[in-house]
Amino acid sequence: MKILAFILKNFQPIIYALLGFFVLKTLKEVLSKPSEEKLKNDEELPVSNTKTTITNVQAQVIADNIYNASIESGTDEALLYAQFDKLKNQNDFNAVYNAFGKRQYSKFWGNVGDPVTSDKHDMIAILTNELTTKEQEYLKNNYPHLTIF
Ligand SMILES: [Ca+2]
Repeated sequence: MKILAFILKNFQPIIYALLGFFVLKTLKEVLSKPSEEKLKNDEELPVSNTKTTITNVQAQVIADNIYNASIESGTDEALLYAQFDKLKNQNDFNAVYNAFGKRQYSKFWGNVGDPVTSDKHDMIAILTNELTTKEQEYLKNNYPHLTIF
């Protein structure tokens, strides 16, 4: 009964300690979430490796550049459009989309946000959120060989 008496006597501090423990544990889990995840197989866009004009490494670099251009407050249009210049056909675009996967992004702030208030989005979702209707039209008109949106 000594333990029960101890618990009853220290009820409040014990509750606070437990709460603190779970808050810290949850916070640690949230903050240690990776900011990137791969697409599931059925989410990937089809790529014919014989038709791509870029390597997997180049696709990865282009995906990183598109992400970096987007997570600025505002958008680095010059950096963004320079990436589309490198995509010669739909297979190239699809390879970059697949390499992009899903990345941490706040649709509200238009930047990377934080792990609690932002979420992981694919490249098309992020581009759609970043670009105005006019900018989307610009991409469609200048890269008619690519279906982006
Ligand atoms: Ca942005």
